[in-house]
Amino acid sequence: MEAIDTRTIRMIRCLALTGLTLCATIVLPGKSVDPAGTLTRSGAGKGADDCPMVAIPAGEFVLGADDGSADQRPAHRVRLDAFSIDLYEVTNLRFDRFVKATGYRTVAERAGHSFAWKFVQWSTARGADWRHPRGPRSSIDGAMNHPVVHVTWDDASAFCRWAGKRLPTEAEWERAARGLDGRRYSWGSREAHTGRYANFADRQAKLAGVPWGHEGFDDGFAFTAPVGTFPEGAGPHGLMDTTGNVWEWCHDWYEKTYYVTSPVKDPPGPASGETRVVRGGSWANHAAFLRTTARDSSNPGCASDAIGFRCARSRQEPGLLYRGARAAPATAQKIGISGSRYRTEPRIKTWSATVATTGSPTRPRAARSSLRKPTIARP
Ligand SMILES: [Ca+2]
Repeated sequence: MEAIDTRTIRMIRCLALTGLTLCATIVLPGKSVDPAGTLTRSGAGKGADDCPMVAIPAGEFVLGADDGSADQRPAHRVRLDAFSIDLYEVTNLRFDRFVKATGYRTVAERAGHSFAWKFVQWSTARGADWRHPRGPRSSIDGAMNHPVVHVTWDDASAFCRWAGKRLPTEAEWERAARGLDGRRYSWGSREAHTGRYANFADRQAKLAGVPWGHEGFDDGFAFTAPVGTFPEGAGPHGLMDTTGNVWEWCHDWYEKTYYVTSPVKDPPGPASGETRVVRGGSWANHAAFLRTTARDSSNPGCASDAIGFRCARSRQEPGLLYRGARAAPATAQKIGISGSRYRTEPRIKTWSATVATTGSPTRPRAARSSLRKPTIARP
């Protein structure tokens, strides 16, 4: 790990369990850890970020997998209260609204650096932040519908508070991504390495310097992809990009053996810890980390180009969509569903305009072809 400025920044090396998310905490002098993250069991009305949310009914599901890594075992039944969760990962567009409304500056912006993939590993990237994902000479122009990155757990929590929401617990995240049928991936149990279902470490990633990128498949993106690009990979409740694209911060502290003793009703995660849970895998991961049950963690002070988030809230709100046979046609039309599939999010105008030119009600192949090169300029 490279120490870059001992006067203002103390960097603490952390190695997540996968060995893939090597990163460091960004610590600002005089700043204490934001205590945000206490679960808020209240909240009503529409979130300030205006993101469509999916209502998940109360009930039981199977959390974990006996054929997964040690921290996913044992598989066990868990009961959750009803909650709602964002349909999409938080985008640059929504984060920009938050920043304009509050004047918020992320930890990476204040520190002057973050961590970005470069030459087969994550490295300190001076000038990298959510506006400059690959360094000071990059920008998010043309990528407002990509998931926001370079946000720490505290940054994500601040956004959630502004939106009247919170981060999901990892049990909620898995329930929303996996549904009730114990599926291996968000779309089912079909092979992950196809390039059709998710943005993962494919040939494009390999060309960008990810050594384990799968040369046999091409999902069209080396780094992040616009949210909602892979409707065939949507989960049982229609959530987009719970597999791949970016890791998503969850509320919980991480503990490898937590499932052995965790409560069966609304598990909140350990009371304390050193790292926070991230879920779903990213553009830099292969199939093992794309499972709905795969757990990983990162230091809450870490910001990188592979971690983003989505928000949740604790109760169902009127008018929210529960994808499936019970979804009212009027509601489906309102948020842009055609038949049984989501097209894209109509509120994100740049991406909607692109999809509209393809005439495709499902996967915008022509649009994807035009986006094969990363829209984020390399430093
Ligand atoms: Ca990819």
